Amino acid sequence: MAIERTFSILKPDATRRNLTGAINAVFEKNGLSIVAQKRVQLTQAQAEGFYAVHKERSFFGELVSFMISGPVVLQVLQGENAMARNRELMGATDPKKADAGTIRAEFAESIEANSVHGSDSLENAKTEISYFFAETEIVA
Ligand code: DGI
Repeated sequence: MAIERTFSILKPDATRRNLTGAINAVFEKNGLSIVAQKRVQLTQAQAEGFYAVHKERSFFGELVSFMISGPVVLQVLQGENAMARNRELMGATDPKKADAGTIRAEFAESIEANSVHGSDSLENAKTEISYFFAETEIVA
């Protein structure tokens, strides 16, 4: 299986409840290494740009407001099959529908405050990583 990189965000509900270590322990226990990481307060423009694909959706305004409601941790995860592996570990978008044992089932508060973002394709992973990180900031 190929070694891949994917993009991950620990969302404001996770930083607010001091869950960043608990969530990252799940990644690390499951073969994903954190090869870049920064804690930031996103600006409205950054959050709107990042989620531009959702701008016609009814929840876009709420999503952007939530993502700027507190600090987030931006990170790059690396490992075998990292993109799909991360999606499996995260679970479904809505924590009520997420499989038991997934991060969202265990930690998320709601469909909006769902603790983690993870790229949903390798192409999007590349775009999302380069939206926030220079290649020199990623150290494997
Ligand atoms: O890739 P995902 O994060 O699992 O899900 P997505 O790409 O469909 O949606 C991106 C984010 O938008 C999701 O993590 C939370 C938010 N979202 C999705 N559906 C809803 C939503 N937020 C609200 N308030 N209501 C929704 O129906």
